[in-house]
Amino acid sequence: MPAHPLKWSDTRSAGVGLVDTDHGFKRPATQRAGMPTVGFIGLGAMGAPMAWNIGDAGFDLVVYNRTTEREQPFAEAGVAVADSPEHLTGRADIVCCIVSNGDAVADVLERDGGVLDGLDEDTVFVQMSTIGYAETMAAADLVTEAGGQFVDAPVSGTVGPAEDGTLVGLAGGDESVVEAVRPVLEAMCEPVVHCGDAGQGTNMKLFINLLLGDAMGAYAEALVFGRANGLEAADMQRVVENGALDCPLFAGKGETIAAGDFAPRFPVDYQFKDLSLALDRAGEIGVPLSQTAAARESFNAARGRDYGREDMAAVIKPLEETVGVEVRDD
Ligand code: NA7
Repeated sequence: MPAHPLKWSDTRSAGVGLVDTDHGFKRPATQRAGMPTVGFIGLGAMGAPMAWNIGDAGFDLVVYNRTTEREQPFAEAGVAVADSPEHLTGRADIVCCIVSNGDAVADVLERDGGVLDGLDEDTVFVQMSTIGYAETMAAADLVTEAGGQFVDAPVSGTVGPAEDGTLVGLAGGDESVVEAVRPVLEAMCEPVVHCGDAGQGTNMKLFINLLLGDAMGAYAEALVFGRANGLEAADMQRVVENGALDCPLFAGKGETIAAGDFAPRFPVDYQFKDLSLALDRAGEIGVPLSQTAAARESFNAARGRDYGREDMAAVIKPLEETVGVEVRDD
């Protein structure tokens, strides 16, 4: 019996060859010599495609997800599946974790059978969820006090870049540790930016998502203002795309709003969380963020009307409903 038993049979040691899946994942029959084993915790909308990309890059992969249905496609492709974060950590050199929020990260680390129970001094825990700065530093302390090494590496980008391996990796930690995990991060990200010591990856993530949320909230207001003045959605979009404000955010969200497509690429709930985390951090260091506070409440209004699981572009809906217009193509 292996020291850390697997939930499903370990097809890797049974010598299974290349496995084709719906995801296009091809697992080499023999992993490349000297490559670390990567554990991946959290197979959600972002985590699953990120884990597939690690497998595609040739790393020996073992995965864990709280809800087992999300593990099934990996098991069917011959990927090792651990039955707890502890067992996953015991088999891995590098453990990547991308779960909902700070409470989920603490749970994954500290529960009975959690990551801390499986750590040894060579294990690097790579925290990739978007969580608060204080939560990041608490996780770093837990990992290092348990004898492991810590990197925070949240990612900028939504599900499309996660699938394409073109997320922007925002890494914080000792240079030598960041460099040790860089090949794994580069399987998911392009580029990987080393932002400084542990915690600075998180601060960079809050910086970019603050800007994202503020810009999305402002664009929603401008579109409703324009529509209430009788302007056509397509004309407003054309004007934006032919001036200094042209950017992928306005182009992409303008298009999906006009099409009435609010399928979640990055949900309102998570954008609200991230603006709240940025405001918490700003409060700690004495930076007034009045626009961000206003934007956070726009997302809060969308959550209040039950649009929390819809794409962040649904921040426009409460305003449309208040005014009695819709910014849609005719
Ligand atoms: P999703 O698609 O909402 O997935 C969330 C994942 O987090 C999913 O795998 C959850 O497992 C997992 N989760 C949540 N709570 C726990 C606990 N307590 N223990 C273990 N696992 C947990 O999120 P995304 O992939 O879009 O985003 C993840 C992060 O990146 C988030 O911080 C975003 O802001 C950015 P489940 O399947 O529900 O059992």
